[in-house]
Amino acid sequence: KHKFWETQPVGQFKDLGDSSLPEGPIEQPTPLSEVKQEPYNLPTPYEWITCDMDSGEMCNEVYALLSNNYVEDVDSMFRFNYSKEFLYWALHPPGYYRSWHIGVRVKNSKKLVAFITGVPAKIRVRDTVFVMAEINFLCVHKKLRSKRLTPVMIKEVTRRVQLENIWQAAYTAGVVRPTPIATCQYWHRSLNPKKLIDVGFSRISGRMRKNRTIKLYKLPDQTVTPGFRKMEPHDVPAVSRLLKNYLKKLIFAPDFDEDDVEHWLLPKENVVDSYLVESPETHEITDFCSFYTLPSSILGNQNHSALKAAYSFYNVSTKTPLIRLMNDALIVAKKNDFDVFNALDVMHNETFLKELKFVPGDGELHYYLYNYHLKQALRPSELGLVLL
Ligand code: YNC
Ligand code: MG
Repeated sequence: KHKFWETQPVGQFKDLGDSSLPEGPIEQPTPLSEVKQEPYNLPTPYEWITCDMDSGEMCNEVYALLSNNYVEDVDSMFRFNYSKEFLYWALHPPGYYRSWHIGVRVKNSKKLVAFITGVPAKIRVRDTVFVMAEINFLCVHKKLRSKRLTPVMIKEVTRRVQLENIWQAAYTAGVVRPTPIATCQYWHRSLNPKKLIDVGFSRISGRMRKNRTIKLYKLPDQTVTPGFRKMEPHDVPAVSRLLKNYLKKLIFAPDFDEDDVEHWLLPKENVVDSYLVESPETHEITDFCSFYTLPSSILGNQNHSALKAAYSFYNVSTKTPLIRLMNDALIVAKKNDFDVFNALDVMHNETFLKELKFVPGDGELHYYLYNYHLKQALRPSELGLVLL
């Protein structure tokens, strides 16, 4: 049934519930000289390229491929529209490898038709930290689907990861493949209910209900927590400590150092926003919340072409109740003109979703590990990793 995935070192469906399999890496590392030294063969019309995202032209081509061919909802009403600035950020964390930004071109026309990326990350599973690859932005042009290009792309990124002596990977997908380590759900909090109804994101209509809905989702103009402010460069050490302390309680989580926090969490306009609570008395940093900006194109609507969505990223509360902290996050997102605030049911998010009027979406997000076996699937609340 999964001709490709059956050949890969991932948990197999047939092994679900087999408690004799040990937890840990499925295959041991080999000497680097035994990793295939030349790229995998592509069908003859195509060639590999390594994408130099510092080139504005390359960045434009990648942006165009993804904005026209990347992930859509099941009804093809919306398609992710990652901005160029976002893609640049997502692909250049500390220690990134350019060789992991992989494109496929048509040899004749030079047109970019497929893409897959990895970035390195330190990820802890229970007590052990592994350097892993986070794989993302797998995309094949709509006209080249179902031709089995994907397995070649996955093997090629695997080869390039292994050449850096890295043997595990983490990735997420909306589809079920062998075999999820966890299955999460997206929840959505309307910030602009009128628009969400008009574009068919929220399925409610009728004048009465519309007006009532608008009232239901109304938010104050100003945040309520004293000392709530945007994160600044000098906050990196305090935020790093806060996050480290929080994430260590989860089973599967990134192991962020200060460089990672600076890259992933310092606010970047239209890419990532981070806020924190600085105690007005002690000036201690006690709480933190963040979200990234990922708009979707609205397909085939006369009045609207873009949905501005915020995605909950990392949140830590030690003094401010999480519900109040996240309500302030909603308030700043609304002020910054976001239409909707999305969050997965990971970490402690379950404790605020219902109360803050998030509603469950219809899509699931499955988490996967490459070359690592877990005895049991994890609960969403045991996950501390958010991929983009
Ligand atoms: C998927 N999303 O099962 P089998 S998520 C994993 N994740 O193989 P073809 C996928 N596998 O089942 P198409 C997958 N989608 O026969 C398909 N597959 O064993 C498997 N969509 O290949 C599939 N982006 O080329 C099957 O399929 C085989 O032409 C079929 O292309 C698929 O980024 C795709 O949703 C997704 O652009 C490229 O539909 C295309 O249909 C597309 O005939 C819209 O492929 C965009 C989209 C996916 C977003 C993402 C994470 C990807 C993770 C990949 C796995 C990484 C493994 C770790 C590598 C490093 C290891 C180390 C060390
Ligand atoms: Mg294909």
